[in-house]
Amino acid sequence: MNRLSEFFLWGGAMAANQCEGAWKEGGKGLTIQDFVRGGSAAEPRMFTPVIDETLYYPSHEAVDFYHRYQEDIALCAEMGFRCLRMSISWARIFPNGDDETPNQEGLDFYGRLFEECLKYKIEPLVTLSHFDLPWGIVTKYNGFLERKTIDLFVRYAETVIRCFRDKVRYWLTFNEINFGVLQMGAYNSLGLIEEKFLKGSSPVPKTKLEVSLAKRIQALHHQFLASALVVQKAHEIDPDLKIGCMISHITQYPLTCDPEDMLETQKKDRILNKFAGDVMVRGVYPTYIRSWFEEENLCLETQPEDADILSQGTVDFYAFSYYMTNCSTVRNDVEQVNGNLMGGAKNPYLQTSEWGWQIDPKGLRYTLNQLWDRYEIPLMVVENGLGAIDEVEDGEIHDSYRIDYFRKHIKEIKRAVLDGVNVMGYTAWSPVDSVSAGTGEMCKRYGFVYVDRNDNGAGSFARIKKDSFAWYKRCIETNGEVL
Ligand code: BGP
Repeated sequence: MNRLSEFFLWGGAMAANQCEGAWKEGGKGLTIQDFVRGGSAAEPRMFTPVIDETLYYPSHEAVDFYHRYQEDIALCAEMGFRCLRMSISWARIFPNGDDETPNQEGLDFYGRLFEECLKYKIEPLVTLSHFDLPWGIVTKYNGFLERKTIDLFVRYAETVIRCFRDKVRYWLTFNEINFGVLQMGAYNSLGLIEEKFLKGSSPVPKTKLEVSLAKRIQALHHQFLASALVVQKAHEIDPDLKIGCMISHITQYPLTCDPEDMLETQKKDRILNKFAGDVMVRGVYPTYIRSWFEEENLCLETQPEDADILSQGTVDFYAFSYYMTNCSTVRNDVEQVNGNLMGGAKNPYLQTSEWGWQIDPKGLRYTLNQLWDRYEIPLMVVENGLGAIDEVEDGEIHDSYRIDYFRKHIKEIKRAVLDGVNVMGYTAWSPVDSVSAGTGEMCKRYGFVYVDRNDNGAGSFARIKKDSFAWYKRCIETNGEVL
């Protein structure tokens, strides 16, 4: 029996700042990512308030997708992709974020890109903001902290949705919007950098760019409003467009069955995973978050119209990234592991990746069921994959570890579908190797296609198919039957 629908959106996911490069071409303005250098799991990425062009910055050339998109999309088409998730860089459309008119060259570039996908019947799924706010928005408006940024974002979104309405039917507003509740989300997600760091002259580790919880929550509120307004706008433009939220779901298990651990797990899960989805799917702040605000002495600045904006701008589908799970506990004498956005307590039943992320395919089935029970709207796994070091041997890459990771995760998606969950699609991160968002490394590779580029910025950008390429092609060809 074929478990997945014949319309299942198989594909891959990429982000402009991690793949495009061409940081100063085509009229693009600077983005917040253009100011961070490469790091590693052990060494944090450095933020440099002034760009030193003699040094290597991963986003500046990334993997040169801007010039090689035709080759890359042809490779995706060869694997049989039905969907490609990409992001538009706001600064290619409005170079400073608040310009009066859009940059035609930027619109033309994305127009060509989407046409190229459609040529192969690949459905574009477009993220409007994936960790690369225009630098002008960061410096003039303090990222999303100023309410004015809502209008600027909505204007940008309306411009591209109108322009591409015939080419793009699926949109996501903010990548991993829930990241904003964490300290690490201040930079990537909300565009918040304290004045003292912005005006400074020496590099600062990204991990030290602290911003208060109150500011993060306020900026996140503005993102919720911006997202809800965009959902409304998109539906006005064309009621058939489908707009989703995008949450990084870092599923939490209690480390023990101690009721204290259960409560700790519930609290973490609510704040980190469920809060953003609840606001975007249900259109209202959940009561547990109001209690948490009181506990933390947080007072949100709101306008009378906010409640209506949120309730009228609920999303059509719930998209999320899933890489791993973590354990929560009140104990502080337990072994910790790394993770996407944040780490947690080590789960003795799971193996970790080379970057310390716990690999948990069954957790994906559990998560899909949990989200379906909660929301009952279509779900889409828009990021999942294994960051690993690949060795090139005689021009070949034998990445059996990656195949193993995908096989196990896709099996669990099929099981979740049999459980009754509505899963629209699956886009693996990232079909072609790209720069790691967390560490800025190239050696943390996710692709089915290898890119000849190293962590110092050397390499020819040549593309090589890995063993996983043929495996994923077969998987899609058989609609997930042959894994
Ligand atoms: C998610 C981001 C992606 C992507 C992925 C893998 O959080 O949305 O942009 O990069 O994680 O993480 P990393 O690149 O840090 O390995």
